[in-house]
Amino acid sequence: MQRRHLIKGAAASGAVLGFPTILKAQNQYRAEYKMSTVVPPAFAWGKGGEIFGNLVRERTNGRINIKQYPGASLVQGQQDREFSAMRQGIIDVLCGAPINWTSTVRELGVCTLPFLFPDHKAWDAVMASEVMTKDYFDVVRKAGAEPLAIGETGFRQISNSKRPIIKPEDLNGLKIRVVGSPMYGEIMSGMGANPTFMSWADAQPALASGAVDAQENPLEVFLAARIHTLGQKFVTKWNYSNDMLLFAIANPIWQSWTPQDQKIVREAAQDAAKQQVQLVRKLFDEDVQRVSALGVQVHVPTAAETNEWQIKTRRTYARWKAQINAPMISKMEEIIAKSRKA
Ligand code: X2X
Repeated sequence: MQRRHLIKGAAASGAVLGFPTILKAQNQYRAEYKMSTVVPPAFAWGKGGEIFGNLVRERTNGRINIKQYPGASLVQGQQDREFSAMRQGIIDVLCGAPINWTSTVRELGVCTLPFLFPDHKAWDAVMASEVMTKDYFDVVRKAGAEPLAIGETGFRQISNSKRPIIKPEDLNGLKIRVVGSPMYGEIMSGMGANPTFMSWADAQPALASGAVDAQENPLEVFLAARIHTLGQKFVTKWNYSNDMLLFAIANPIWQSWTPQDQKIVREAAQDAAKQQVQLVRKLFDEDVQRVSALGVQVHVPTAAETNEWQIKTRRTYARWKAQINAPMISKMEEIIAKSRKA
């Protein structure tokens, strides 16, 4: 009788003082939260992750310690496994390009359709819209992570070791490394190239040895990774695809944090994303000059040439639009069309 009383009493006083909830929340905080980035902080993308981790650590007085693992090392460099590893609890924090996660959740690839975004103005209009902050974020939530902020991986450009690429025929027979997205593979084969799927870790030795002739990446990546030293002599700045850089937290981790900490983390991600986008844009403005200065021949397509690329990829675009999420992509197209007129 007495014992039962004591237990009851303890529970009651705990509830009044709010101990159980506080203790529960504190117990669930870990010493370290693991963040995966494909590239390190020497790249704008990896820098975005670093800024995010630092802001969170500062603003939570070290309560939340996000540690960055570049080179997608938590998944042994296999960046296409990041999202499933996040679901398995191997990765807690994502700061990455959803293109790498499309084999896990195809819908995450909506931003990467060929020649979808004509410029940054259109890209910004879409990213600020509810198609992204509501519809797309809902997809991310259902897939297992809390989306916090949108950065930019950057417009992807093609480089190769053989010849200038001016028109679609110039791609004929080129062996090109693409990330593990079947859509990127189809874009390239649709233009006559011969795509092979490879992680970023494998791409560099493959370029160096000549096992592949070509690759596609933002020029800030080309510069930071010194891809010109791997025999890549020709670049075409054709802006064919520009993925977001998504900052997100695995659902169970997100739920283990107090609402106050969730707010701090979300704002930190948004501030980091803002800085990261500024960095990418600055590099984008300088890249033709900087890549040319390395002795690389850079071609910037005319509007007519871009139109030709677009026509050449139209069929792949339509096929993937239908497979990924046609209603969401139609909404994006409307926003882009409006931004063109504005
Ligand atoms: O592997 C690539 O090409 C990279 C770094 O751009 C991505 O992870 C999409």
